[in-house]
Amino acid sequence: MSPSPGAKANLAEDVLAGDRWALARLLSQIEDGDTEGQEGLIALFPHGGRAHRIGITGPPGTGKSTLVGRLAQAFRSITPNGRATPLTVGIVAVDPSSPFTGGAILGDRIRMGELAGDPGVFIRSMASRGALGGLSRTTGDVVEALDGAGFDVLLIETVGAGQAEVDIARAAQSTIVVEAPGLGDDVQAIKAGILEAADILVVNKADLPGADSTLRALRMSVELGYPRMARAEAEGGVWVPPVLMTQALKGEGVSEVVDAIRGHREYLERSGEGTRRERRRLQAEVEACLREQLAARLSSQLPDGRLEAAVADVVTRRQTPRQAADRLLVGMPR
Ligand SMILES: Nc1nc2c(ncn2[C@@H]2O[C@H](COP(=O)(O)OP(=O)(O)OP(=O)(O)O)[C@@H](O)[C@H]2O)c(=O)[nH]1
Ligand SMILES: [Mg+2]
Repeated sequence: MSPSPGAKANLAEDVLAGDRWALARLLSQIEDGDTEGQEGLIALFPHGGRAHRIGITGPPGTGKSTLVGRLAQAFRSITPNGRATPLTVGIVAVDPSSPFTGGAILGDRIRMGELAGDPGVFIRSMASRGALGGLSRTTGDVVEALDGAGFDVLLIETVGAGQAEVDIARAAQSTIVVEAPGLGDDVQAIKAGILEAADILVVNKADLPGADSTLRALRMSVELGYPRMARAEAEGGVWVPPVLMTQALKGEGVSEVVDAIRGHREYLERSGEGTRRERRRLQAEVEACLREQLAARLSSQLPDGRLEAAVADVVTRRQTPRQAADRLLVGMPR
């Protein structure tokens, strides 16, 4: 049931009770940077930390959304032991370039019709709002809220392989990189950047020519990254990213991806790597918030023109950037 307007104090309670309208409203407040959004997040945070966060990234058009739709369907058909209801799924699609509505985020075949009527699936698309850096912070908060709201699985789709996408993907516990045949040079690009962040690699569009050679190229990169010796020496095992082939449009190969995702989660738990990653992630969050707040405090205390004057002195080489910072900080509370 939806609360009446003005009942915002109970928004987080309504979210916890499963009210999707309240959840959508809270996410908008978070995206808008409202203090209500942060208050809601504070209320939801203690309930979080249970969802399996799965990042899906890769070059444009490789079939990520189609795969996400298929994965959502697959998770919805899994009922864990000791439970009466299947896994619930939250989907966050981050697209900095093209603002789109919920209906457009999923691929051709799996439209809202198949997922939208399902109360166990919640879809949120995040259009571009300012810089990517800000987007990655907001996305983190949105994902945190969905985690607190109680979804079992969170699928987070980002496009591309830039630093911001990698950051967003790293906020996930399991990262899937989706490739497609015929992106020869892209395999190179991915090798340089995002491959290290990949826990599972997928070559989608298996029906297109060149799929086998893309698969081979990626398997070779993985081999190079994980030499046999390291595998043998590592204690508690090491996760070697599987390279899988799918045809997301038809749903082929999707169950293997689901198995790999669940296998990766087991590995994270068994090895303790999951706890270490979560700790690293949260530490980085705290540090980023600290930097942001300290910078805001500093600039609010600097007299008008001081910063510009200091920069001018750096530009004319009268002082180094470090000296400028030191001098700007003189007199600031320690
Ligand atoms: N041939 C073929 N086409 C596919 C397959 N999976 C998806 N597609 C098509 O590829 C196109 C892009 O699919 P999307 O799922 O939107 O890809 P995406 O990676 O999410 O795209 P962006 O979010 O724009 O980067 C659509 O026309 C899909 O129908 C597949 O297995 N085979
Ligand atoms: Mg997409």
